[in-house]
Amino acid sequence: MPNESLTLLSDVVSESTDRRAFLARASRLGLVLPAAGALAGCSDDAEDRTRPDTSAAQQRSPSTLQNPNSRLDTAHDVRGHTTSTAEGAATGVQPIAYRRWDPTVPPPSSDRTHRLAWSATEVPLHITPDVVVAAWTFESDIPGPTVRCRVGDTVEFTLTNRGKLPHSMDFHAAQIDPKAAFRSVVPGESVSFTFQPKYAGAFKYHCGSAPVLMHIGSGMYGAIIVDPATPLPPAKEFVLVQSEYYLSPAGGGIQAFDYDKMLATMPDYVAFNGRPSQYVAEPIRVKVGDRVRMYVISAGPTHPCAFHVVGEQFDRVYLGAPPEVPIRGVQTFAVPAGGGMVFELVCDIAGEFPFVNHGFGHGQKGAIGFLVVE
Ligand SMILES: [Cu+2]
Repeated sequence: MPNESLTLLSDVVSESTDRRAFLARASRLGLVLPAAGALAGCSDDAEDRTRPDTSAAQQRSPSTLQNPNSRLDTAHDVRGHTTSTAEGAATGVQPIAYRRWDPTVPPPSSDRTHRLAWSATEVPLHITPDVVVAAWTFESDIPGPTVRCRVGDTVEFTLTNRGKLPHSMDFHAAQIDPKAAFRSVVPGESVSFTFQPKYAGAFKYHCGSAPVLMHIGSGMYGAIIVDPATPLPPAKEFVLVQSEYYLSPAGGGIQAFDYDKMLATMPDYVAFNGRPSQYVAEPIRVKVGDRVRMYVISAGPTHPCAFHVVGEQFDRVYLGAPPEVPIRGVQTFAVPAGGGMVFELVCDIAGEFPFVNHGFGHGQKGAIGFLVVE
């Protein structure tokens, strides 16, 4: 039984057909919704919701163009249904094969402008050798690509929607008008915006289209790592994006994402980088003497990550923007849903060190791997 606030949030999201009514209900409940802007312009979905209203969208200026065709919002798809559907996934398409998601952080670039042109897609994707999910993605993977930049850099971002449902992009590393930049775009259209990260750290990005729980829960998230102006000490660097999977029984071999289970917050799997227990089967390997830096992000949609490495202690955990406010000698530190944190340890001895979500109900469901020091 979901708690009252989640039930109310569900009601707000699924019943919303009008922006003003939605915001009024949200306000009464004391909710500040990250995707509230993306709901602006919602209209009743009595009309055909398979035909994008591109002409109207194109006529409006960017400052007023917000979620121009929310008749397509998945809020409508989940209304009255106990599960989401795989309708957005490209049924009949060959699933993307299972592979280990490489946790290695891309090296810093010498460019001070980063131009990213990404696609939102709906594709069947193997999250284990046996489990295929009807994923909603950035760049056809869960998580999406890892962005790396530096404080003060310029990030020029374009998202093109190549799916069948509205999608959007919300970078937690940006300070920007969310109504314009993070608005939903209908299939076939694009949104572009530019930002300059102000703080260093490990930040989440995600789709913010309504209901945001559904879009994050279906795979639309990833990491943006922002380096400080003065680089941190050399280290072997890895990114771990923890997330939950809430799945329905497979139809045609593909499991859909289950909105009611997302509301009940009891996941089937919890994973680092999209694949449960992948780094048990294929560990992360470093050498004795290495400093290891882990950028840990909790994509959620709901649960935190009590990050711990068995047999190790963290030399530093940066609570704020690195290099500021490191705490030393840490056993476990929780990364909240929607948050990111930078962990460092020094590998003094050889061995196999499990890294886990020490909330073991979630570690047991797949938020676990091995750091092998050789
Ligand atoms: Cu989306």
